[in-house]
Amino acid sequence: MTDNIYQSLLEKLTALHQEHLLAHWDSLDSPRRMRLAEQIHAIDFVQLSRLYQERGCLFDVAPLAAKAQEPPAFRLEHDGNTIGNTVGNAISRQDAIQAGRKALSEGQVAVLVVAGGQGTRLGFEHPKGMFPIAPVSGATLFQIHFEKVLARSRQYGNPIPFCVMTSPATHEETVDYVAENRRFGLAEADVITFCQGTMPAVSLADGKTLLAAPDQIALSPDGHGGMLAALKNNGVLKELSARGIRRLFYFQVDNPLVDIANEEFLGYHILAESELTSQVIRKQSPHDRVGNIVSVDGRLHVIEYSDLPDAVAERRKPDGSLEIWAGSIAVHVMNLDFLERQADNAAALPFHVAKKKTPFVTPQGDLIKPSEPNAIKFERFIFDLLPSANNAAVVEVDSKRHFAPLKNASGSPSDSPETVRKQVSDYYAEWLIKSGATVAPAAKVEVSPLFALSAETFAEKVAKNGMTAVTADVCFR
Ligand code: UD2
Repeated sequence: MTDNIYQSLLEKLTALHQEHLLAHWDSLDSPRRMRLAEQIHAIDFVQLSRLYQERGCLFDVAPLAAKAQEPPAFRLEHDGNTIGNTVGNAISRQDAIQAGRKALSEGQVAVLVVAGGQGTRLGFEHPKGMFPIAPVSGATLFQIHFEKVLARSRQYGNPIPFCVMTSPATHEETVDYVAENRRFGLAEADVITFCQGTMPAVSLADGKTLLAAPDQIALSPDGHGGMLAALKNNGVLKELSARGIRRLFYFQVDNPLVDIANEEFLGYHILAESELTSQVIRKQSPHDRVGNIVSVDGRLHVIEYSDLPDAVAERRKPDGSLEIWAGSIAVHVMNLDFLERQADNAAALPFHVAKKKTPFVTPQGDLIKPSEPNAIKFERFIFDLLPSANNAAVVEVDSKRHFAPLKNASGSPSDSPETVRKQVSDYYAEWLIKSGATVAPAAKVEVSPLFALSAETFAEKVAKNGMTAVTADVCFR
């Protein structure tokens, strides 16, 4: 039986110059042979070979960078409110808030977090969402996000479906963790967990697919752009559409300050009749490590910080400010019908190439742990949908209040557990101060989303309690 399987696999793989994947077949027992055969069947080697051949020109950033201009945007004024904008059709802040409220009251909005990344830089052995980040309670990223969705749905009296995208690397642990914590109060029907796909790693030198173990191809998540195919293949788009959802609020698991389903942001998207709207921050320096949203021939694109030529990144306007100023914080709102259309378009998202150090097993059975990049991984990025979106829009937010990404290990100078906790605490201390209290400099402050989602609601609640001075760590729950 397994002889027949071997023969047919060998024929197939020989034609594709990938027969080395069967080098350990004789040493594998039957279940492990089956496991390897299944993985081989699932891979599109023809696509992989084409991607390898075209690796130098899959996503050519040079023509985009040459024509990149600042995008039209709803800009912030210095008081931190979105009141000015450089988009043709002026939309007032008040109108945007009203439109966002209406969409939430009518149950048109679902929320999606991408949580399939492996979080290598953070050096945490579990899914990043399980990292305890809240400055006082130690609540995890997932707890904070789930409670924000719950609080928003209570505010509008409508359940908000919360989609959690995992990858094979994070799926099981995430599902168990969420179940153990009873979905942090969300109803079972409102949590939709689905797993993204994978792509094999290929050798940088010759394009051959790498084996991570004798019975295991080296696979890794296919990038957050894998969300598009995964939403469709797992029936999530259909389910959301059947529930009357029209917009998806999208964010990354690593940002505890994300303002989930913020009314004003949703409102600009709706009133601008945009199919995809992105939050941005004003970059502090030309080389800030965020994607750059730029306008090219009237369409929006993201150029990653690593791909933007210095000469373009450093260009300044006559007033001295950066021309390429709009840093993406990976918070978007997308129309469901736009996603449905794009999910049917195989070419909707290009692949990007990442060169990585990937351990592999040789045909002789040696495990090699390279010290230099030896492999290529192909990934898709969801923000590459921007140029296809009609009326794509950009909304500037204040980085201090909206963006505290947890990327790096403890002790790093930026985006580390310590810097993120401090920023979260400073943010909530600002709410306390606005509500009339004083806060001792050493006191850490935290507000659970279930207590208040905004500085205004917080001030109302705190006024009732007559809080005036905070001298020690405090968590409002
Ligand atoms: C991302 C953006 C960057 C900027 C920054 C803001 C990319 C390529 N760059 O940089 O432009 O906006 O974030 O914080 O995205 N993920 C998956 N599946 C995958 C890979 C990643 O779900 O296959 C998730 C991951 O769990 C995380 C998010 O995508 O929530 C971002 O991934 P990252 O941390 O690798 O992205 P980063 O920091 O390079």
